[in-house]
Amino acid sequence: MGQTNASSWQLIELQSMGDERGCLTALESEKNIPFAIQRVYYIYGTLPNIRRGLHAHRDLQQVAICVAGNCTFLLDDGYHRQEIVLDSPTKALYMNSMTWREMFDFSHDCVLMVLANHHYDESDYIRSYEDFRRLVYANYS
Ligand code: T46
Repeated sequence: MGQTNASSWQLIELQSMGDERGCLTALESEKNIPFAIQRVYYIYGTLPNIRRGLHAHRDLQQVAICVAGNCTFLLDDGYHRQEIVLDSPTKALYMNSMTWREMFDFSHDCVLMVLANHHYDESDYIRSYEDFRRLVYANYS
């Protein structure tokens, strides 16, 4: 895996508190999760060869954790692309706003949990890659 693009996405290593009974990992707003959590959802039962995501968010920040199984994220800030495999419940992927994401290679047992800093809002989605690139270049050129 290459370097993460710190302003657009970042891997956060979560602490696993284990003992003879098993493991426990805690998520806390503005502590190991870098925002106040407003929403939690999880994706499971994803069929083989399915690609999800294929959008960016104008404003939303999220953290994704594979609490079971594994899947791969493709991340793109309009300039750089990186693939990141989430394969551990202690690996959290922070995604800032204006990050294009695609998820694929879901294992049959994958449960992908996502924490978000806002409630669901369809108008926050950018579903065209061309529109996403246009907005990135308009803001930063
Ligand atoms: C993201 C990636 C990682 C809701 O009603 N409420 C919700 O909170 C969400 C997230 C979705 N939905 C509805 C909207 C669709 O009818 O659930 C359906 C599936 O959502 P979508 O096609 O957007 O799922 P993905 O896997 O393509 O994307 C999701 C998130 O939507 C998105 O924010 O970053 O996971």
